[in-house]
Amino acid sequence: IGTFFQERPLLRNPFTQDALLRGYLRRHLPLQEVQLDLTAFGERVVCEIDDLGRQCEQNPPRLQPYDAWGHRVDRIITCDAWTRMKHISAQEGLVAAGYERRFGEWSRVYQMSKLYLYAPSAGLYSCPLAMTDGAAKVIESLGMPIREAFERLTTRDEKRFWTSGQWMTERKGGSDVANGTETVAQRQEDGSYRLYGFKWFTSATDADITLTLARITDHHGNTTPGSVGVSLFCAEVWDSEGRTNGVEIQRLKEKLGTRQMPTAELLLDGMRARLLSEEGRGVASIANMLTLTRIHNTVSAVAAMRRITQLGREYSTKRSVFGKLLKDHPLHVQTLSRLEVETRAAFLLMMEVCRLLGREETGAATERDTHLLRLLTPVAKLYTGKQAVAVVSEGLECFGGQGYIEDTGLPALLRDAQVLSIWEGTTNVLSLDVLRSISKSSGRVLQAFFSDVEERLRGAGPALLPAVQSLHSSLSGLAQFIQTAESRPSESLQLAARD
Ligand code: MFK
Ligand code: FAD
Repeated sequence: IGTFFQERPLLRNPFTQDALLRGYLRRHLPLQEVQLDLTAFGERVVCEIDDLGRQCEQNPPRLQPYDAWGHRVDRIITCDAWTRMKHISAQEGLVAAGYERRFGEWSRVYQMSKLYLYAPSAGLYSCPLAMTDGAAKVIESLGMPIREAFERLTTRDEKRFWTSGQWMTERKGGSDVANGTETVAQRQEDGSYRLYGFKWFTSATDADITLTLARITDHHGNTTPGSVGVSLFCAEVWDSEGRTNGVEIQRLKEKLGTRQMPTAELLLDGMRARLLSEEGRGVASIANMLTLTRIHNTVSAVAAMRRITQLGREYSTKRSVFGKLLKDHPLHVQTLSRLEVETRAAFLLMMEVCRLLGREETGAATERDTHLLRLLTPVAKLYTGKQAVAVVSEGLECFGGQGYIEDTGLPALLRDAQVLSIWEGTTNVLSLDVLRSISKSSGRVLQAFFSDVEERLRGAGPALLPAVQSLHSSLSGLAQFIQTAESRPSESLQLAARD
């Protein structure tokens, strides 16, 4: 009954539809090769990848702990679309592009642009790619102790391509990793280690290898507490027969979102592993991984904002209410405009961090760039993680009731956005990381930030310059204050009263 059926919003090529991304690349990386690749990839997202992502959502992974005869098998069964995502990721060089460095200091901008088109359709395959990129970065920064693994993590050959996990969180501590790590590592005669412990959250557990943290035991079986007792290890997760390497998968977690990928609780019961960092430098060594995964998190957050804004705009040209299209209702346009402004601002922050990363990795970074990268990585992650939830939530409302209906594919965007402020460091933990970066650099990251902003304003917005300069001078004592607060809390109260 009834003749009216609403036309659905269409996903169009996310590259050709994105004027801001195209404009940014025209200014900074104006190569036809890049334009052609991203246009073709955008087409692939629409015609192939988006559907695979939906299939991952509809066929979530499951655990087969035992076979019919009671043997432990610990198999994680994923759908074909998930496997296909792995192949596509390799073919498209979604990790490789960051290490081939074909576009010099702009290589990360190119790679992350591609991931930005991919993420909202990826069925969360963006998560294993983030960790894979982070693992490659750690291995590279430690001077390639495991070259074959690095090559596999960064290859375009789908048959050789490996992904990596990042097993840090234990029951006692996800934020406080240094004190929360109870896993122990026992040295073997051949120089390898066996790990014993319990990892509480391990995402994309079907990965080929993992980086993980443990405390090395001495001859008496004792360990050193705190950060200085934690070392970084690398382990293969499966053997060639598909059996786990000394790991029992306890269960897969039931989650609000990210249901497309497995997140497991793991008992490590003699997992054979290789020491990757210097003894006791585990937390500092895995920090390189955190930098990369936090940047990926930022890309996924901004990509979710862009996707909902793009679909909302498209819908406004199709849905008619009170006698005219939504796009002709000023109040609705105001809502869409707010989403657009948030998305654009977040996009520019994201691209700035990617640009700085590319410069640092190709030796083009100035000292100021390095300070800015350190400061802006947690800022971008914490800000966009929060904004993604707000923007996607408001974005769903633009579809009215349909925004709440599962098989439109829209609700998954909100579910999956909610994790972006939790994993890879919660908002408050990242706020403290910002303070850490100020304190450890004796305030130089802040100096770098203000001199960068002042330089930009001198050209583009001199009217704002006095306000920024006054903020700069009022914050100039912050580093001293943080350092004093850490070492001599009572003296810091006097400083606070004075300043
Ligand atoms: C879709 C895209 C993303 C998908 C990926 C998702 C899948 C994976 C999901 C996960 O959630 S994986 C687990 C993520 N876990 C975290 O993010 C942990 C959150 N906690 C922190 O970030 C803590 O700040 C941290 C454990 C890193 C450190 O806490 P501590 O032990 O209190 O730090 P401390 O003692 O200040 O620092 C130890 C060393 O690390 C110092 O170096 P030094 O020994 O050389 O002085 C620090 O400078 C260094 N460090 C800490 N944070 C750093 C850092 N270095 C560089 N950058 C940082 N951000
Ligand atoms: P807690 O550390 O107990 O934090 C609880 C609250 O305390 C938070 O609000 C936090 O902000 C606050 N808090 C903590 N410290 C401070 C402080 N110093 N000052 C003020 N407030 C503070 N981990 C992995 O290692 N590998 C994975 O693959 C992985 N995948 C995940 C997948 C999903 C879907 C989720 C939800 C989590 C995953 N995690 C993974 C774990 C994630 O990284 C942690 O949950 C996160 O870092 C927070 O740690 P926690 O759960 O122990 O919370």
